[in-house]
Amino acid sequence: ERLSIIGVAIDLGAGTPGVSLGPAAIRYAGVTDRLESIGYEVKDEGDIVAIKPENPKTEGTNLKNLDEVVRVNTELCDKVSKTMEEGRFPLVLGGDHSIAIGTISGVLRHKKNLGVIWFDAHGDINTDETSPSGNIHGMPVAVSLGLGHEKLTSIGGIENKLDAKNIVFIGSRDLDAGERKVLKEFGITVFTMHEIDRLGMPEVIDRAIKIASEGTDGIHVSFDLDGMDPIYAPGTGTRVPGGLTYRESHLALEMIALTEKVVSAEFVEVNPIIDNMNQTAKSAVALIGSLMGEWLI
Ligand code: DIR
Ligand code: MN
Ligand code: MN
Ligand code: MN
Repeated sequence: ERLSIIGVAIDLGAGTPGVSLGPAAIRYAGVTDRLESIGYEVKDEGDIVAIKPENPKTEGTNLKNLDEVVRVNTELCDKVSKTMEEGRFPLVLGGDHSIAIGTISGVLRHKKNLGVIWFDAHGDINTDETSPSGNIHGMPVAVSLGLGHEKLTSIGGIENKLDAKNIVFIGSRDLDAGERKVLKEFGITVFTMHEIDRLGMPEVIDRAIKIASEGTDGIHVSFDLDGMDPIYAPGTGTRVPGGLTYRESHLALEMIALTEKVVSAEFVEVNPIIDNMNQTAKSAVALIGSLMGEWLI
């Protein structure tokens, strides 16, 4: 199978700098060799690079670095779409989670009904009205549903959006008040750490796969490394204790791989500056191996 690595060197959507070095850290951890060793024909498309603006403010909004986040995601949307046109699997490396806006809008050009499995400690479903921080990495799910600032929701075209019934969250443990309201209102399924503890990951993932695949043309996996426990992913900007264990996260991705319905994936929020010997990028590469079927005999 043919696969393209698309790096997105951006941290302008996050509250702290450093995740713009994520793609370099994940490459250093050997992502290309790892994928080639299991038979993928890998093309590294290089990085889309964000440029820090002199003034992070845009008139009339509290959103930080809005214009540059929009520019980068528009470029990413086109890149992902072109990659899929060429019959290649897009593997996007972040960068902060705002890049899911570009990735998902690009994939939606080819898969009209897209299911999404979202691994994250957070909900990432804030809008400019609910966000406590103004950081756009806390908003990509809202934007992909068509909610939020018009400059964000129009990336890749306003008609192409996700359906709330095909989105599922795994590993949530730090949801804002405004996010809880939207999640309820839209009836989105959330498997918090509580459900994972009670039901076990095999049951949770069975249910998640159903939600993301019923009536869809494929599944997008969006993996924020802060979904994992900080023991395995210390190099990320917003660490939250009590996350997914090593085996829980790997088992989840292995079970998703078995469906053969995954059409695209992204691994985000790796920050090598605050890491310990590139541990978080190494975790990301191992997770990528599981999602791409490395464990299959
Ligand atoms: C918080 C943090 N919910 C916000 N979000 C993070 O700023 O919207 N997402 N860290 O990954
Ligand atoms: Mn997160
Ligand atoms: Mn984040
Ligand atoms: Mn996130």
